[in-house]
Amino acid sequence: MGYRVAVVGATGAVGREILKTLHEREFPVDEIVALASPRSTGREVSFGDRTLKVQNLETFDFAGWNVALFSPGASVSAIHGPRAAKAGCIVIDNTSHFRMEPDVPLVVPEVNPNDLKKAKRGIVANPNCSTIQMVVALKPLHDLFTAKRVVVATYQAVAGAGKDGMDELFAQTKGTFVNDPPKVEQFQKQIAFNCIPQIDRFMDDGATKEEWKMTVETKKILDPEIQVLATCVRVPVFIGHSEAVVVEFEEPVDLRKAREALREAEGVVLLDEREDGGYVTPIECVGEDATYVSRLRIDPTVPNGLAFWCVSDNLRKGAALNAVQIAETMIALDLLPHRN
Ligand code: 11C
Repeated sequence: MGYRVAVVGATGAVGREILKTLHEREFPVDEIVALASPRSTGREVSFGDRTLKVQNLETFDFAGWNVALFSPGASVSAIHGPRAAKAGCIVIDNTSHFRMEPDVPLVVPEVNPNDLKKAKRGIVANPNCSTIQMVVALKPLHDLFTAKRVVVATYQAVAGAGKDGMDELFAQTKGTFVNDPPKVEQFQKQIAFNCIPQIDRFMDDGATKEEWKMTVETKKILDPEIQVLATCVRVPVFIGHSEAVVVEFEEPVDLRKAREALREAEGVVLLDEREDGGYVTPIECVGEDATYVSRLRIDPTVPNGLAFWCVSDNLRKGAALNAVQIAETMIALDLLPHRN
């Protein structure tokens, strides 16, 4: 017996990726519905070789539906997530709205699957993409040596800002060759041929909200004792976030053991050849499920320091895949009831 599955925000970049991921991974679907705002009602989206007509989220009754994967805006999730949960449908929400609420687990299945047992409100939050790939890579190292401080610089793709962000990079890049002045709408400055050290709005302490998310989400998922300083930068890459991560551990770091642990870790591919091109770049991780770790080396400037580079497809492991894996893990843990 399969599940009745709703995909909310089905016309967005992440919503479409969720539909694709559910189909590719042969998620046990009995019935599927694509939902979006009234503006998108009637549009069509693909689910394998089927075409789904998008229905109106605002009037949709979640009673009898088992699980809803949400990726609309945070304000939409704030209204319709609790409404779906109240109707008995488990909500897996991709937005930032519920992440830091104490009774909502924030889950990366390779890292803290058992937190799913704490989903008493029927809502589970999917972390921010830049956090997900970092904690997947950190987990096996933390288990070995206990991370206490992380300094990370990110190089984040425009897909993080959705389809409009990707369109803006494309238009500005093309415009450069035909002498069209760049239109700046989605980002704070021109993104084509540039880097922008701001993702999301500024907080009172001078950090941006994206940087704050990496700090508080890592604590909630991995260990509340870990200190994280992040500098998040938007770069002119379409898909795939990259991160340069430097970690200080409690225990001395054994590089051989670190490599072994990363090789064996679920969700991680270690590709680190210490020669020209012997590392993974974002363009190579598009459409892939793994978090790729490269450039692993001792940081000799601090006691017990280790540095690495990691990349992952921010639409897949950073959003859609992680959400689908949460649903799969809930099935494995017997936490996704059939209520129809
Ligand atoms: C970006 N990380 O790259 C953001 C997108 O909290 O889920 C995802 C925002 C979030 O712009």
